[in-house]
Amino acid sequence: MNFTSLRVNDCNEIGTCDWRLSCALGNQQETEFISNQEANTGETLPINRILTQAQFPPVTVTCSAWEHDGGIGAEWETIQTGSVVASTTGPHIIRLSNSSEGDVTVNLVAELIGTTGQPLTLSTDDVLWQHVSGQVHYWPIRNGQRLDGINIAGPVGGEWRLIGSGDLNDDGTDDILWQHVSGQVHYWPIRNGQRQDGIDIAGPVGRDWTLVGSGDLNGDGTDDILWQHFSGQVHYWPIRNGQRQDGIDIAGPVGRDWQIIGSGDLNGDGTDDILWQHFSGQVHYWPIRNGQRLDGINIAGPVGRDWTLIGSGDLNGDATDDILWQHFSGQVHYWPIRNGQRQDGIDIAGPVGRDWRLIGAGGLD
Ligand SMILES: [Ca+2]
Ligand SMILES: [Ca+2]
Ligand SMILES: [Ca+2]
Ligand SMILES: [Ca+2]
Repeated sequence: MNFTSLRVNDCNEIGTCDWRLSCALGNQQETEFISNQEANTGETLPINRILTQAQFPPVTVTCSAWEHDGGIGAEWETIQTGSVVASTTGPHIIRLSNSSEGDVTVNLVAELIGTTGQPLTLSTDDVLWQHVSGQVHYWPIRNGQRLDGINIAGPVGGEWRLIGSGDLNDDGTDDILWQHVSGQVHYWPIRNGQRQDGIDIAGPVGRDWTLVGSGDLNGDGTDDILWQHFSGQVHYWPIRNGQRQDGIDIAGPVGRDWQIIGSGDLNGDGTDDILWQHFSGQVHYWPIRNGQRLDGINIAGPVGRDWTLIGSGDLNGDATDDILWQHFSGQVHYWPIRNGQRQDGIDIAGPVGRDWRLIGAGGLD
């Protein structure tokens, strides 16, 4: 469902109104599209955000609007919560009105985004490990909790560094990303948690570039490969069918007081964002759209050095990536993320010994 715009039919105040809008599909969590934007009677605020569900039709869309007038500290006043059941593709509207506070129309367009191949079911990411022996291993995760651990292929020699996982061949399962000491980037296509093959991507890359990981930065549904140059420049290779298309810079160079961690969709808009940690312990992300940085947003407050920020992945299956940590005791822990902000921290299983290295999270089965 493509949410295109919010039209203000009546601001019903002297002066201008500020608006807030949240919507959801079915019983999914709601997403805030407009947090505090000014618009007067007859004006339209663009939204241009997409929410998806596995089956269509029908799709039930529910939106809530709030308005405040006046300056700082003014109260949000509820306009209305309303729904529409869309049974056809094409435009639909939800009109929300309140005789004393205002009247708005949410414009949306229902689109079918896939009819064959894999169903668009939401899956939960799994937790990826490597043992000191070189063995790759993962914990299948269901509802944020660990199932039995599973080995992938046999031990791998120390000339290969396990980087992480991402869906590089666009078959809906994350693949395992490696870099050889020669600089060669390589991946294992994964199916049902097992290795299919081993495929090189482009040629070897010089040591002035650090391979960070993979995530879908241009929003085309295939994970791309994320790099940082020693100058601080962030860069990615758009990937199609497991092969490199190009190389694109994101924003300008970043100082060494920031460490790039990886990428994941932290604001739930379907494009992966770039996750950072400041040397103060502050977690931060860049919302990404069409491969470019929109902003920079802190998540919670600084975190002490007894916790290592590992990366992100969707561990509770709500379609937003969560933030994965390991405590120096070996305990694995995550922050469920909603709309780019932290919810309660949750432990996964018990502490793990130092002979295992926690790599990250990805959908491997
Ligand atoms: Ca794949
Ligand atoms: Ca992509
Ligand atoms: Ca995002
Ligand atoms: Ca999640």
